[in-house]
Amino acid sequence: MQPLVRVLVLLALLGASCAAPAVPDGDEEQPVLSPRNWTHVLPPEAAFGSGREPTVVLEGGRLNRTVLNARFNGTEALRRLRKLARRLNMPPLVDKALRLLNLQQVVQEVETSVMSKVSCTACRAGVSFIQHYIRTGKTKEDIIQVTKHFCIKLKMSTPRVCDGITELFGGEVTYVLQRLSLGPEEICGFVIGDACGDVYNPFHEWKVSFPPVPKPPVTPTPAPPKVGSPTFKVLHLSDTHFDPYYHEGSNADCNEPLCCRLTNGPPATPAAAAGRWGDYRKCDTPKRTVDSMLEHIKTTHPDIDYILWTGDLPPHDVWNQTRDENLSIIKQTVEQLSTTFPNVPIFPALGNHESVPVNSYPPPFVKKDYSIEWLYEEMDAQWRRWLPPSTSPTVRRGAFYSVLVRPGFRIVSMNMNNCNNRNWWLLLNSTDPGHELQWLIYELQAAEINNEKVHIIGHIPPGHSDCLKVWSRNYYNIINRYESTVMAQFFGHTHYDEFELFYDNSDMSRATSVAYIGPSVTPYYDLNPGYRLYYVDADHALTTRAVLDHENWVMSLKDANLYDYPIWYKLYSAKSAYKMNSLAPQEWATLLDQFTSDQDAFDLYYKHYWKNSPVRPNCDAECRKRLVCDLRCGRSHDRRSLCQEIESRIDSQTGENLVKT
Ligand SMILES: *[C@@H]1O[C@H](CO)[C@@H](O)[C@H](O)[C@H]1NC(C)=O
Ligand SMILES: *[C@@H]1O[C@H](CO)[C@@H](O)[C@H](O)[C@H]1NC(C)=O
Ligand SMILES: *[C@@H]1O[C@H](CO)[C@@H](O)[C@H](O)[C@H]1NC(C)=O
Ligand SMILES: *[C@@H]1O[C@H](CO)[C@@H](O)[C@H](O)[C@H]1NC(C)=O
Ligand SMILES: *[C@@H]1O[C@H](CO)[C@@H](O)[C@H](O)[C@H]1NC(C)=O
Ligand SMILES: CC(=O)N[C@H]1CO[C@H](CO)[C@@H](O)[C@@H]1O
Repeated sequence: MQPLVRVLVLLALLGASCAAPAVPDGDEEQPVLSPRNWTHVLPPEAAFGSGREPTVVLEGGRLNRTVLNARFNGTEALRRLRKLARRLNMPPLVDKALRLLNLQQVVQEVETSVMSKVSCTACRAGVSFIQHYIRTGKTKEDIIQVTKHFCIKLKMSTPRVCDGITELFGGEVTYVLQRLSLGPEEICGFVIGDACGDVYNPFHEWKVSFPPVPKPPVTPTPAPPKVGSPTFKVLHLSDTHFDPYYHEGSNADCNEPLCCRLTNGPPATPAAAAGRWGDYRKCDTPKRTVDSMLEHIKTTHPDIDYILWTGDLPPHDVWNQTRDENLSIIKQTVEQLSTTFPNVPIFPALGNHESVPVNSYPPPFVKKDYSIEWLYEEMDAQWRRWLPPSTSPTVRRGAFYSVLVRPGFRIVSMNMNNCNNRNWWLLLNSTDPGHELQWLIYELQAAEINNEKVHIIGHIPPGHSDCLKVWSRNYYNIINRYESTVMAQFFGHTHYDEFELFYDNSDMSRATSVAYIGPSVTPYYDLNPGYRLYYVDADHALTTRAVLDHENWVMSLKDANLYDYPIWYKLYSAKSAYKMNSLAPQEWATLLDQFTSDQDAFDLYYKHYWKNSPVRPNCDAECRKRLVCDLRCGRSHDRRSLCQEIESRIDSQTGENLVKT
């Protein structure tokens, strides 16, 4: 029966896709991880805190939002913008949009990815502007000039940032808009999602196809493995954002997307000086902090079996990047990781900051000058030191791959830029870029047939608002279909310590999968640097390949700068801190429910979310609703159906509190 099923799968998929399977039928795939002879000590179940938590003394060094907001005068900027629009004879839609605009809020929303109607209005105005120019026959250079002019006049940022941004992005954005027949409503609905209303856009509706193999019955969650069963100890590193130009004592309080560099000039006051080990303001990771972390990991955890590395290596100087510079940062980081952890397999995933300009990942149909080959070929060359040659075709084509880690256990790495809604190339055609999802179905179907369990890794979490609605919906359906094969998912991108849950498509009371979101190494911004360790059920007869526990380690940036000594310590382990029986999806769902009613439980989560940063802001009821809702959203831009119930639960809870007090 099995060969027949396999042929059916192949036929079904070949009809739908031209993405080739990683390994042709018949070839024996060799696992990349050799068996180890060590046993790991899992975190204690009940007692908490083996590491020392340094005492926290707080003053200075934080991002002062009041000052930041005052620096950019939204009212004034808007007045100038409308004047300019009238002078340039813009269509009435533009002026109407502008009247409704709060630019200050837009700047903040773009930065935090928490979008509202306001950003939607700004997007529509901007698109109308550029489309108006294109229609009147202006060249790419004209458009870049006028956009730069706007940016500087409106004091959106410093002149050199305006200059860099428009030069870097202008060409590609104009290229895409020139070839597009959609209006501002559709374009902004696509880029911003839910906050721009549910604009019907048939051009961007698509569905991947599943093979005619029925979903196997879901078996009850197996009991956790016996104490002492073999485990893998897995290091998760994400979002290093290493800045080679970080400079201690430079200005940390600048008006640009990235500070703490010599080019930011001297600090105005001693409190504005960049710290030695990093800074809570808009600054990335200095070399000494990356070095200190890797050294600490190497000595504290000599028994790591493999490493998940979920992307975003370059710093946030997005206005001043070159391909050469970025490739050089990728090469340096790869070199450093492989010398620090020789003989440890590393499984990388591609971030949204690896390309130049940031977020620009043209699908395979974009050829010549704008093709992404320059990056994917280098990734293939770099990643090859850890990955087998069988991964090369898909890495070169789309920066994704599938690899057998141990017999019966596979890791699939996704290029999540194919769902990145700031990847403007997708406006041209968002249909399963690079056939990645169709390929994923093939891999998961083959795994199901071969009795393999799979872990999926990637950069942008599939339920995040930065992930395209249509892509995310397809992905969610795939996880739902293969819930018995995909045992866990691992992402980064947000810089916070959080997770996303997937539920049965027809029963929101049954959680089917967890996407873990690992904390960032960079403190950008208001954060402590951190990393995570997972313990995974390893090789034995009854293995589930489930995640059994995870441990989170951080460094108090404040104390490191105060005492000029970095201390990395274990902040918490999941099972013990949250009093969970296991890390099964349903256990996380129960915990999430607890966050809606139990303030202490939520506060503990919130402290971990910020990696115990002493400068974390307070979280009011709205903030709590947003964060708990994030946890429930494995599918993006669908909060109405996924969150309404818990939102009203939190509302009634806070209402009750009001009545009580
Ligand atoms: C594991 O094997 C290495 C040699 O391959 C040996 O030096 C080491 O002592 C062994 N460790 C254990 C815990 O058996
Ligand atoms: C931010 O700066 C303003 C003006 O200098 C000051 O009044 C305020 O206390 C500062 N806020 C914080 C949290 O430091
Ligand atoms: C912003 O500009 C408006 C109009 O030009 C002015 O009235 C207002 O005082 C300014 N606000 C700040 C905080 O500087
Ligand atoms: C851009 O980066 C270069 C270093 O590669 C630096 O010399 C230059 O000052 C930077 N420009 C800006 C505007 O930050
Ligand atoms: C978009 O791409 C898909 C698959 O690559 C293709 O089938 C479809 O025709 C394309 N759509 C348009 C409008 O070009
Ligand atoms: C900062 C940095 O690493 N710059 C590098 C950019 O790329 C060129 C060419 O690869 C190198 O020569 C620079 O050192």
